[in-house]
Amino acid sequence: MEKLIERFIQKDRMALSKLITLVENDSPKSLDIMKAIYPLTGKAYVLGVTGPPGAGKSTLVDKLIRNFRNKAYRVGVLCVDPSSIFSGGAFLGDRVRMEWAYRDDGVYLRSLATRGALGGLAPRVSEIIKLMDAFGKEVIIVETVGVGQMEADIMRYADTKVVVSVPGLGDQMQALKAGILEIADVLVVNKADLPGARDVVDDLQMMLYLRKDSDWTPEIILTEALNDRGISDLYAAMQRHRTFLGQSGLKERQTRLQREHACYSAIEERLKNYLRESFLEAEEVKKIFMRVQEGGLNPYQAADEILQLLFSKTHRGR
Ligand SMILES: Nc1nc2c(ncn2[C@@H]2O[C@H](COP(=O)(O)OP(=O)(O)O)[C@@H](O)[C@H]2O)c(=O)[nH]1
Ligand SMILES: [Mg+2]
Repeated sequence: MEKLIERFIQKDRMALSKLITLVENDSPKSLDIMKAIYPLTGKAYVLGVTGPPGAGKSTLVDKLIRNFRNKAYRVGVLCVDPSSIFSGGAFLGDRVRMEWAYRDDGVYLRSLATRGALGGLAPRVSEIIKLMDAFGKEVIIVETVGVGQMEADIMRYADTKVVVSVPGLGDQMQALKAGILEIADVLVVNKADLPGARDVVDDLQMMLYLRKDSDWTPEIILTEALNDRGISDLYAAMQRHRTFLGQSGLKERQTRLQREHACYSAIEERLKNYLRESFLEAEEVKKIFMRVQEGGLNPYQAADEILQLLFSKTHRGR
């Protein structure tokens, strides 16, 4: 693993890919990887893009990457899209569209099959962002579908959260609005070439009046991603939000919370591994589990007993 991290530090993309795969699959090496690369993190600007399927997020992301590349930023893209598991088509479309980006050394594209769709677990987005950040990506774009709880959790890691809507969403719009209130920093109404775009803007404007007081009011930007229109407006809105984050001290507050959260979840992870690997193999614990299985022992009480065993063992080990 040291070799792999060495190659990573020397900007070997293959090493980045391998490390991401290890972390994505919850390898026992994950925490050691994170420990090693952490000192290199903390520089990237993270942009989250979410919205319903078909809204044009990937088209928009494609145009944004070009924009950032024109300004010579190194870009990482993480696409978290459960629909790409089921309909290979969408993902294939993205691949064809992004062909140019795969050939650009300054762009790193990664697609994550969310475990969310399968087991309700948020994938290791925060860790993967850190890996790209440590690798030297200055801008990291995370594309995710929809505005459910998992997506909101994922968007938490973004500095600027862009929510994309389009004309003609119908009932989906209500769900979207509920989600938007919580997370959006910039509201994009894409497919402005279609009828009804103005109505969506009015609708969103109304909704913003209802938003609880906050220091930042999301801007509403009309785009036609397909025709490359409105991208510079979006870019400018993102820049304004980024400046706001810095000047208001919000960025600093978020960073502090994220650091603590990283530590907390690392402890949880270590404890889980510890339980699974060593302790649960112990004979005395197996006996307790057996009694629980047979119905002779209250499972909740047994949990206490096992934890007591764990702690006394830990002390004896010192
Ligand atoms: N009319 C119109 N179609 C668009 C626009 N932007 C994207 N699309 C199309 O919408 C479809 C879905 O786009 P995609 O980027 O894959 O959406 P995603 O699922 O949100 O990532 C594709 O056929 C795009 O070509 C736009 O501004 N106007
Ligand atoms: Mg997409």
